[in-house]
Amino acid sequence: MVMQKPAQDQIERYAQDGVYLAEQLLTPAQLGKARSCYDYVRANPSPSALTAFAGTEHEHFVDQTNPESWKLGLRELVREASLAEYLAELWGSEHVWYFGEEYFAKEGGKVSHTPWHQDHSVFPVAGWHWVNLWIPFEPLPAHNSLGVVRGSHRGKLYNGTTYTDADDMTKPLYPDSDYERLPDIEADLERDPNAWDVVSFETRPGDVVVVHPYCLHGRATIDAQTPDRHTLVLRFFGDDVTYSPLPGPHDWLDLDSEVPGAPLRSSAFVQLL
Ligand SMILES: O=C(O)CCC(=O)C(=O)O
Repeated sequence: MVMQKPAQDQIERYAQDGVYLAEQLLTPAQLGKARSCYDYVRANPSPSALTAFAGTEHEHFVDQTNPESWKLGLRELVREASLAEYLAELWGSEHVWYFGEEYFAKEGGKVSHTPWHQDHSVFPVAGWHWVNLWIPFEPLPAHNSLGVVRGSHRGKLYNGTTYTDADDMTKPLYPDSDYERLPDIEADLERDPNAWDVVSFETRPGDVVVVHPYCLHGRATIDAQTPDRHTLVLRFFGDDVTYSPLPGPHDWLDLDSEVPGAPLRSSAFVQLL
């Protein structure tokens, strides 16, 4: 087993930008394992699977953590690719937990951008030791890949998006809260491609976009060049992560403690290190 470690410049880039490309982090066999789990979930969607923006040009498939996938192959993938050790090094964290995964499918060449958002608008958490490993199965040119606003993991937390209104992608998830409404990044970029400092990477199968989920991220549009895009996202956290309440409920999370500042613990999170 080859133990990969992030290079020093990647560690620094993650702290600075909140994103970098880990080229060929996964071997073909590891990617194959990820794909088997992905295909299992497409064939056996969980009760929380949904068609986002159904009936519109933005329509796409999204599913959440599936306990079967962990047993069927994700556990081996995480171990064989030494992902916990890799992330411990990336953050400087002694311990690493698996938070869960998400599955995205955009098919048919016409699905527009994923709404720009921060995952921390729906995860009631604080702390720096977080990551999304964004694993696309198709080769992607940069313009079909995930867009990330560089350094936005060090900025403010905006309101979430309802993820339901194709005509208003920034519609506030918490309308009665003090959280500032999400900026319309897509509209700003259409007016001026330099309006936001967005980074997107061209990827080959086996490459992983390593992104802090507090960063503003979205886009990953498909088109004639990339008619289908299938992505698995694995989420992990480390020592400094704590519970931090949000204005909405989070009944999907069964936490040991909901005292603000309590370490994030639940029997649902597998401790890897
Ligand atoms: O792949 C996508 O379209 C969105 C990914 C995303 O939002 C995430 O990984 O949190």
